[in-house]
Amino acid sequence: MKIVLASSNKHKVQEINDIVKSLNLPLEFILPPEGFDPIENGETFEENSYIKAKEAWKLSKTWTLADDSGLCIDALGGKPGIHSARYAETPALRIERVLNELEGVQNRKAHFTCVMTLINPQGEVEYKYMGICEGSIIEETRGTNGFGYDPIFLVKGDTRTMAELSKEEKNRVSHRSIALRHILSYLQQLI
Ligand code: ITT
Repeated sequence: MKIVLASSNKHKVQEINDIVKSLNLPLEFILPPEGFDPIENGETFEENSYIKAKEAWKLSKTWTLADDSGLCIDALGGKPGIHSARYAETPALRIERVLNELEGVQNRKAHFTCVMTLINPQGEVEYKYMGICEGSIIEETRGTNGFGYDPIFLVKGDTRTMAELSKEEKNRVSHRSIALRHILSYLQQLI
């Protein structure tokens, strides 16, 4: 079964493919068709996830899966949240902005969120799931694995940041893997 992965983020695509490969399922995730350029103007992860999946469906008329994700920081009222990808110009500047905004702040609690939306060939939402990974924001960067905000995100129950975990370890605990595992077990009933 082929599923269009409605994403232009190569890190997400790699993580999703790694998880699927490790589970040995008869699924193949393929790139969205040429022209895929969704306008993410929703106000929630759910809305943006739907917008991306639906845009890919309009171009492909087949199964599509979208991942809308981001970092939500309690002391910042959930920011950067749905604006995580554009909080500043580069990944390093985005981290710098978060660390500046948290300077002197005691409450460092945060979580990553990932909403995956699966659309069927008829264009209907077949299944969706929100995965959450709890943690906190440290005061400096640590680790070089992963992407985005991983170097400042300390995983709850671990002494390491997400960027210090191996890719297999990240794929066991991440918001993305939680959402994807639910999507995959739903899909397994269909294939
Ligand atoms: P697509 O919309 O094309 O999928 P995007 O990167 O624009 O790619 P989002 O709008 O969902 O995707 O924004 C996700 C951002 O949240 C991402 O660019 C990172 O900054 C952050 N993020 C999401 N998952 C993350 C993870 O596992 N580790 C670190 N940062 C993450």
